[in-house]
Amino acid sequence: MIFDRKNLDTDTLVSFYKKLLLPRMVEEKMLILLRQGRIGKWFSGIGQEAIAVGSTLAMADDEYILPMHRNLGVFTTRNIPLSRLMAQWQGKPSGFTKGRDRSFHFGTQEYKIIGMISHLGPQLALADGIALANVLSNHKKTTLVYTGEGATSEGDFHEALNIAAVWNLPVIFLIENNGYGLSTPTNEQYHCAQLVDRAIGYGMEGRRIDGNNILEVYHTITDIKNSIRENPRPVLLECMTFRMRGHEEASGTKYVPQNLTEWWSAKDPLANYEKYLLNERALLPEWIPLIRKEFSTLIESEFEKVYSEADIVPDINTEVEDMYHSYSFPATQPASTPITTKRYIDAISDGLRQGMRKHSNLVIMGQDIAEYGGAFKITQGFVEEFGKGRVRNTPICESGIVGAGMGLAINGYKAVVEMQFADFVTCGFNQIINNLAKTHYRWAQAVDMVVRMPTGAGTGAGPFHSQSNEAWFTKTPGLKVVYPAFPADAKGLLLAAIEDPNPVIYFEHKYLYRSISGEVPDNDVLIEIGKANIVQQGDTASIITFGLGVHWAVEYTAQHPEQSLEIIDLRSLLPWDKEAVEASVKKTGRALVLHEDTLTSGFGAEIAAYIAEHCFKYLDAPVMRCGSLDTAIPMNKALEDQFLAKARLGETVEKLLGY
Ligand SMILES: Cc1ncc(C[n+]2csc(CCOP(=O)(O)OP(=O)(O)O)c2C)c(N)n1
Repeated sequence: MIFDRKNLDTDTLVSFYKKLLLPRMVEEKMLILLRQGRIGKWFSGIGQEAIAVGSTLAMADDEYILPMHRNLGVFTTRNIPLSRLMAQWQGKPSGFTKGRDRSFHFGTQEYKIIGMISHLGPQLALADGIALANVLSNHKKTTLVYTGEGATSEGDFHEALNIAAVWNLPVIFLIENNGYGLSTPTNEQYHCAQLVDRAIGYGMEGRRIDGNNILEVYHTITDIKNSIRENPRPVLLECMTFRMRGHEEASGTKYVPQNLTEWWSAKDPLANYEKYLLNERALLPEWIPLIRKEFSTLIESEFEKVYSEADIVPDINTEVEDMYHSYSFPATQPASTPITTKRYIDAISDGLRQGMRKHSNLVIMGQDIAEYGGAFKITQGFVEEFGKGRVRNTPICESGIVGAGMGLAINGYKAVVEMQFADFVTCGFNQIINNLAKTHYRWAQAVDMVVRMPTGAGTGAGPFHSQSNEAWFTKTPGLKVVYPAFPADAKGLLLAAIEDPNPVIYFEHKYLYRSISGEVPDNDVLIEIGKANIVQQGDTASIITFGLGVHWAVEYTAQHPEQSLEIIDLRSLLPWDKEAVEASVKKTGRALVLHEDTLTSGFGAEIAAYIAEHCFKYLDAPVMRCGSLDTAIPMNKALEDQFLAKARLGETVEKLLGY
């Protein structure tokens, strides 16, 4: 292995040696503890340390790094106290996730490290968002994100690289090619000669280096950084290395040919660098045991400190509260004057525009939202007012864009991401469910984002442009879900969602866009998330509904005024207004839960269960549900009409009242 020190002085070379040695020694300790059953899982990075350490050394302390599961060297090189790392691994209170997640699954703003979630791939788009925030703020900073070669097969890899290339984002995408993804060798993982060739396809620069040579890693990253800070653009860097131990300690290495392991053993990054320093006389042999002694004493004492730390005492309130970033809705709102009659769609547009005016750090992203104005024209004129930096047309890649939104939020921005149709959220599902929703609980980072979801039926658009999918999200703690039915609510809830530092899934009904109008305050009055609205007073039964269901109920009751039905519009589904529902049902004694979503496991099931449990003695009839058929949603108008819950509303009300 040839080392080239370039301009590095001897002290620096020795300091690099120490940085390289420390994670190796920590790992050796971990392997002993693992065998003793004193810690859980461990993903070894032995033999790969030059990548984590060399690249971190090249990054400035205030530049974000997004490492993976074998990158202990990133954490030690950023000087995180070992006791905090060990507390994290043992699930102790002083760990970064308070026992809520394991190993390197945490982030820390203090050290500018954004750890992975278990799912491989999503971290790559977060790096895009972090880098975008740097570009928008004119900070000449680089973002470094890692992936294994196995995870380059995930779609998230493609999406993130493509976005970074199209947007010229200063991100270094570092592939740690260690030969195996669990047991799968590279020839079963990809078919190109080398992964760095993928850079050509994204129109970006690529480099391939010896990942076991710490100086080569350091100089390469330094070089790339110096270049992309002046001329922002992404670079793909493939670092060749080898996984010397099993995928994790329990899984062994039987599938790895012996000669391969031997070949790579000779290329050990620590032993080779040590040899080089000894040859250079930068390091004297007698220093090595002294350095090792210093580290082993440190490791022992840090470990004992944590081992004797008291365990976490479970507390339900703390756990539940920490799902969300605390936020107090403003106690008073401005008077809602003057008022203008607006269509539902214009109220959304109005709310979004006012949110953009109020928050100069708010960025909106979506397909065709810039000059074209969005598929439904909600963002028409936005580019002219706010510029292309904050109103961003995106490539067609929902996962990447939701991830980039989260990256923006991590780096001080707010993001509103538009799904062109709510149906397409399936392609961004992982980021929402696993990243947006769980991050605050895991390491107390607010994810200040809104995902706009043009939803619902009534336009004969068939199975993939008309679904009601709110129940996919209402069962995910960490998210908030709102679903306005009227123009004023559409505006007020959107502004409230933008204000709220938590991830909010904002459903907007496409059929209502141009079919209803209503009075909307011109100023930025917020509607509190979690508060229902009594649309119509009555005393024989409560119809509890939301979205288009509210309008079905209003239409039905207008035709049957003698029935004196009460209509509750939930407006928010997570959290939802239990008090308002309870009060109404206690008054009327009968409850009908109505929604556009299919019946089975629709959100109505939750409300019905709640009423049955909490209002049982007030009920004069069983709680009834009226939902759409348990089929996919069809296109043909007659089939769609038959599918929708509205077709069975009358008969369900009759059944309820006649019980
Ligand atoms: C989306 C997803 N699929 C599968 C897994 C299970 N898994 C964890 S690590 C791993 C292998 C990863 O290989 P690679 O990306 O090369 O990284 P390495 O472990 O070699 O460092 C697999 C399959 C996962 N964590 N996430």
